[in-house]
Amino acid sequence: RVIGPNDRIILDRINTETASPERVTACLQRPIHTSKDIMSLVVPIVERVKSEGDKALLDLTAKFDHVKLDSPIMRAPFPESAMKVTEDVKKAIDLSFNNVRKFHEAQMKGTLNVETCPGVVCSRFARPIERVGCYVPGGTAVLPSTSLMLSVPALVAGCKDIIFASPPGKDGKLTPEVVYVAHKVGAKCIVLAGGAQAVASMAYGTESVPKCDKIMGPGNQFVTAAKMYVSNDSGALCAIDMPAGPSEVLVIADKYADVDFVASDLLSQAEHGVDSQVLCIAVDMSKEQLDKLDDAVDEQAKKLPRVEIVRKCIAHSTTLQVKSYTKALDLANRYAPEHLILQIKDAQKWVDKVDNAGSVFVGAYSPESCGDYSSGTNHTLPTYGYARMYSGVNTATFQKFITSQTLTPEGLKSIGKAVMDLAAVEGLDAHRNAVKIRMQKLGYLPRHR
Ligand code: HSO
Ligand code: ZN
Repeated sequence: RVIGPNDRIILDRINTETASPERVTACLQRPIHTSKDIMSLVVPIVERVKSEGDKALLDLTAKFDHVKLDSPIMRAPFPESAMKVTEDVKKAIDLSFNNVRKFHEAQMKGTLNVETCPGVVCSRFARPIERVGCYVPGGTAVLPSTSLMLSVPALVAGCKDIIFASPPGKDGKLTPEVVYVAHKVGAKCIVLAGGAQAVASMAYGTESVPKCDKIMGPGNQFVTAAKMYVSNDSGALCAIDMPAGPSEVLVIADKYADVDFVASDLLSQAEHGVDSQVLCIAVDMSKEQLDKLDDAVDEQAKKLPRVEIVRKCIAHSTTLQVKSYTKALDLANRYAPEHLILQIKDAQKWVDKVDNAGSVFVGAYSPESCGDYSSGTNHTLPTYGYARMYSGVNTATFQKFITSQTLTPEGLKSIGKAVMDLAAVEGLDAHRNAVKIRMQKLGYLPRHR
């Protein structure tokens, strides 16, 4: 579908009661990304940065970002002149920073101690990942909020070195808000690069970029492909947060919903990019109400500065009419959206029925925008249906969990025979012996056996 400049900007509408199951399934399908061609472009870039370091990074930034830099990084302490932000923006960042910190601090897990058998104590404790890379995309919109969502949990987790990477503008400068956030979290340096080259520099390290243990953050297809590639290269020894795709929202609305609110939420997702995924599920709404929703979308969309992007996105967006709340939740769980917005009566009651979603926005006064910036939840969330098995970025993303065990002689006695018997089944006699030798010295087993 193409929405022309003189057409109404409205979602396609299908009634799931009368449409074929295939048609409904097609609406819930994401477009297939052929990552093979992307990989063939990305791999040479990554390999070049891996072997040539800073020189490659500077060349690639000149090529893709059209700016010749003297150094690919800016080290802390960052100059005041690079983080000049208005008083209002500073206050906004500070408020968001505090809420994100509060919510992520509450996610810190204490040490776990469990006595599984008498004298056998198993423990689990968290340790921060030492050096983390936070990728802050450039692209059609600069996203300082993403720098908050990645670096504040890193700070909370206690990561020793926080490294930022973000593409510079044509003037060679970084977005001042991003530098201000880097300063607030105590980042060590900012890599002035974007795309696959930025990912490669943090994965392998260069003369000036410190090698990172894990790279987080969203990005375009090139960034995602580079993250996948380096995380598969055992030579890099570098983890990533999750595969990322275009941003998504699914709004469930009913006849009690304010159509202006619903329209505003659909559009705030649509303005992210032409490939954004926007779905609306309308529960038992009349034709008049649905027409009003269309009017609201059209009217609000036409006033947006990013209307061109919105028009292209809405051209592949759909409203699915359903009869019941249960059906709506079923479809939402099948789709597993990055963001799920519930603008329905007793919205909180339905949260129990949500099985697959990145983050849920409950009720009329909880727009996605609040989670995108300031409420405290993280906005780096699984897309493309990965919400079925991945969580969004959270404090644990920046930690690993170490287990330990302590056995007393009594503990060894309580599980020793089981260990020896299982070792025998596996034919691993040295394993069996490590227990036997102790049991014998303790007098739990005769010495000659
Ligand atoms: N909705 C985006 C995050 C974002 N929105 C950043 C505005 N700025 C993905 O969750
Ligand atoms: Zn957003």
